Amino acid sequence: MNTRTVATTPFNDQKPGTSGLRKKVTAFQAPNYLENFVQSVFDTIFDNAAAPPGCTLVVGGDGRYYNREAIQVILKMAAANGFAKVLVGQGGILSTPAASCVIRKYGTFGGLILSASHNPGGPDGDFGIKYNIGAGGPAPEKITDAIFARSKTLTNYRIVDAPDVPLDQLGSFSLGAMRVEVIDPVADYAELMESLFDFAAIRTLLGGGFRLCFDAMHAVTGPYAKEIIERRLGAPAGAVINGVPLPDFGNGHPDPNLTYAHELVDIMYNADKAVAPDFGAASDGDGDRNMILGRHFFVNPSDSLAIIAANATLAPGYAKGLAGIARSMPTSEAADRVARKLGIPCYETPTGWKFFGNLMDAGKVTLCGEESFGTGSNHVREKDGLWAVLFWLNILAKRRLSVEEIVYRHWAEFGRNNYSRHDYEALPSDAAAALMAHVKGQFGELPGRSFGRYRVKFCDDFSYTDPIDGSLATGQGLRIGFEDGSRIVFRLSGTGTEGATLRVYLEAFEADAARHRLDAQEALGELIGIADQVSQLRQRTGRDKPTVIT
Ligand code: VG1
Ligand code: CO
Repeated sequence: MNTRTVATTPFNDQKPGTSGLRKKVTAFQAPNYLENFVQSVFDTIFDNAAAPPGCTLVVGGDGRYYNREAIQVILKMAAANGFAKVLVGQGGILSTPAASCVIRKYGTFGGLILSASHNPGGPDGDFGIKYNIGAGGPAPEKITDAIFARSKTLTNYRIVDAPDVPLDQLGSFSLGAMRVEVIDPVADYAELMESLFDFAAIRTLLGGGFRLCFDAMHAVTGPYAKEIIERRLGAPAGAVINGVPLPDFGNGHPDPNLTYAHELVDIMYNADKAVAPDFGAASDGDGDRNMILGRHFFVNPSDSLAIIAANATLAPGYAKGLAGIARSMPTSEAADRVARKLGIPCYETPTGWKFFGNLMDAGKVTLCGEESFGTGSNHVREKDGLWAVLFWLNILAKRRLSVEEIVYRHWAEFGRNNYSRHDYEALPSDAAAALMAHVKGQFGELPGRSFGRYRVKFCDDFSYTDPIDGSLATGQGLRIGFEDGSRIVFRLSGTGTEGATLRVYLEAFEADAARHRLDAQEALGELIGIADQVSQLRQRTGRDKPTVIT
């Protein structure tokens, strides 16, 4: 088989963001764009040499437009770069958590995951690629920085000339000296889930009139949810909706929140309350996010993390308790309260799952979570949408209370951290940067200043020193903390592909149970006003409301 070394010129924009490199599909279709990035990854992990003997790579994606084409290129490049074997999901499919599961289970060198997660797909949508290390998690910044550096000096890439591998057929194929194994994308993952949760108890729950709806949003979790929720747990056919992954996600935005998962929201909030199912959930493009709903009830992801932590021992995989919890900085402190009560540590990391890996590898934490509908544990090294759904079902099967009642009782015991995130999408980048600079420019004068009942205690630009390897991450979000523990955080997204997305995170603690049922927007009303005042948000962006409110 002929291996070609192809001359190329570097691109200057291949810097991985919060979770891999994400660009418009059209950018990835530009000649050599994908090839350059993949070669930069291989050069970085093998220090500009070929793969050492026996190396296996895992490859799969969320099925979005360009997934199959990209996989063929990656397979041919892996063969040219000395990999002995590639495990690829049938049809090119592997959810992000399933890819992490496969990397760990088979002890592979690492994996390439093709996804732009919750971003829309299709020819005019987004595409993405991410390298995960042998532990199964996203490469840490040290590696992504090195990949970016390499991409700026790259002069050629290596690829074999070969026919395409039949991705739809399970089995083993050769590509030059390399083997390609097309594997069932669901089997290993489903087996892992069955080892963690009480499937018998959930089956009993579902057999007893409890009704659920899972919205796969035409994205990757469809086949996983059908196998696990319908086949193994016995939910009636049709409990999983939008369960076939489509290259354009049915023209939708596979982001499980109250705005984009409106089909599920309409089902769960059916005007006739008796018609609405007991439990609703949705996942995102690549299957690592989750949204949990009860009948006419939304569970904030920060609360979901805390509730899973407080009830963890109800699931067999966590019966021995938790080593610790980690949450990203903007995530509410609800989990911290649970950790305190359990007498376990709670770590605060920057946004992005890559910062949890070291803590899990070192055995310091069992559960991790982000306010952005991301929850997971040390069973893999990615957040895991379906895992969170199964955890909730396990809790519901054991406690036999409604979703709403579980949340209310949690607040009654721990107090409520009122929480909301306001996203302003597709802002002009310079206006967003100027707004951030304006906020930061006031850091000297804000402490001690009062806004109504809130008095500023501190301001900073969040930075994090990894307790395991000592690496430092700076510029991770502007925090304004108030004396009563409330806070406002301003942060620019690292996953968007259009202009800038500004995220404003708002949190205030409420101990008084009589006020726990207030709508979060109402409870946070004053803080929302302060955020606007400090940032001149309306004036600077011309927006009078957020694109998405969570
Ligand atoms: C967003 C979320 C972050 C999450 C990241 C990847 O990043 O805020 O919590 O880890 O997406 O999730 P950003 O930089 O846009 O705020 V996913 O499901 O895209 O892999
Ligand atoms: Co995702």
